[in-house]
Amino acid sequence: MRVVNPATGEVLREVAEADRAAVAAAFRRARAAQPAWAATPLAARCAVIRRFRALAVERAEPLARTLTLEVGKPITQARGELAGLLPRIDFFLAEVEGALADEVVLTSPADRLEERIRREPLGVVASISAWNYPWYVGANVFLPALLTGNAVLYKPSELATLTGLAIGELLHEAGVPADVFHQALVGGGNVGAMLLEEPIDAVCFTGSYATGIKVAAAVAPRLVKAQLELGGKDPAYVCDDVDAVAAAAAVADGAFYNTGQSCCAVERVYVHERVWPRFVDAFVGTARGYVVGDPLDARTYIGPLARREAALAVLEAQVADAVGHGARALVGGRRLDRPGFFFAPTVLVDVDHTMRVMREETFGPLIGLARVGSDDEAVALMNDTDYGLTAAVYTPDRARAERLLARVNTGTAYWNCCDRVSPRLPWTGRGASGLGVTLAREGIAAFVRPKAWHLRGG
Ligand code: TXE
Repeated sequence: MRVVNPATGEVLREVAEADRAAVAAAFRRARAAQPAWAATPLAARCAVIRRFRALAVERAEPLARTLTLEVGKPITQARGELAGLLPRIDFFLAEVEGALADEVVLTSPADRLEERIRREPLGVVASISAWNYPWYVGANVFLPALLTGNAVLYKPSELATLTGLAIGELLHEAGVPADVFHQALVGGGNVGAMLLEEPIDAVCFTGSYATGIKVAAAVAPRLVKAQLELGGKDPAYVCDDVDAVAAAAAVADGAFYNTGQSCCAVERVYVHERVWPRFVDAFVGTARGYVVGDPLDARTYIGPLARREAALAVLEAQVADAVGHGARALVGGRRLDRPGFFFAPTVLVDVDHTMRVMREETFGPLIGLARVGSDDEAVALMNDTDYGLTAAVYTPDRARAERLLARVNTGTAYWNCCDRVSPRLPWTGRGASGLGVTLAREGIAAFVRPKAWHLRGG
């Protein structure tokens, strides 16, 4: 398999893909190694993850560089991802003991009876990952899974293979047994499909809706637990009482950060007509000001598209569809004529929900701005989607924001912010955005299952 630099098109490395025998052997070894790992005292498992944290700090710069080379993430943002990993590690280390603790729900000396809930690891967890935030998406799964005593079979995205391999190397160097976190099962969807055929106890998938439903279907007959973190078409609503210039800068960052390749990027904006002109001017000005270019250059904000030609084709098709239906591009609107896979930051207006750019996941530096006349109109449009990941409202009026966001069917609500993930808050998608939860205490509980103990003394 070729690992290609999307900024130049050059082949960075060729890596052997895992085959069926390798996947089956990895499963057998994980199954055999997991009980001993689960029996390892929690303190010892935590110590291993603390060492992993120390290595991630020590190697942050070369790891960020690898991420930038293979995914095209601007180096300042790649450094941001490695730095953002640390509070996640700290959260899971701080919370795992509580999440694993037994719960005595009844003691009745008269009946010599005790009722107790004990939490057990699921067993062998398959983790099939996406490329856009490989450290975050990976860690959301392997940290709580390993800390709670599970073994993990990790298949990184074929677009983030080198980072996937680095994750495995760091975990092993930190002390995770080689069979408990199997070295990354390198390859594309075919390797993911092979992994799902093994008698795993759970699968945690992060990726597109299209692949997510294939994953769910593959394991459903065996009633294997499936966690699905899927796509989004996340809206932001800018109310009539905002500082339009400040809101424009914040929403633009939510739309274009990571070159728009975030599951919770702002993918459609509704702007109250009273602030429309000032907001649009400021928003377009911000988009025009972004430095597009070599992701290794610290001044770069917009890098190349990791999915290369496939991503450019989606963006061009969405622009053509929108313009064909009457939309106008105020800036950008086409791929850049330069080596690599770059698309100009693009802002469309006169858009509506008949257009693909307002309905289908875009996953790139392209955004439609729509004018609305009221809060009710905005809420109706925000809910007019199959997805349900996050939604944002910009207004100085907290009560107004909470009232509106309570009516929008998403797993996450943002007041005066967007494109933000906290380890303390549950990350869940609704509708086509997924099943299950990562992060927060719920994201630890997702990797254990309860066993009910009815204990009656002799
Ligand atoms: O997805 P793909 P990508 C979403 C984001 C976007 C997508 C981008 O919104 O939709 O992820 O990631 C493997 N059986 N999120 O392009 O193509 C494939 O090899 C088993 C949401 O990577 O779906 C890769 O490892 N596996 C998220 C993985 O599936 C298969 C956060 C995903 O690939 C397979 C980040 C198959 N048949 C991105 N086919 C959130 N909601 O938190 C492919 N794969």
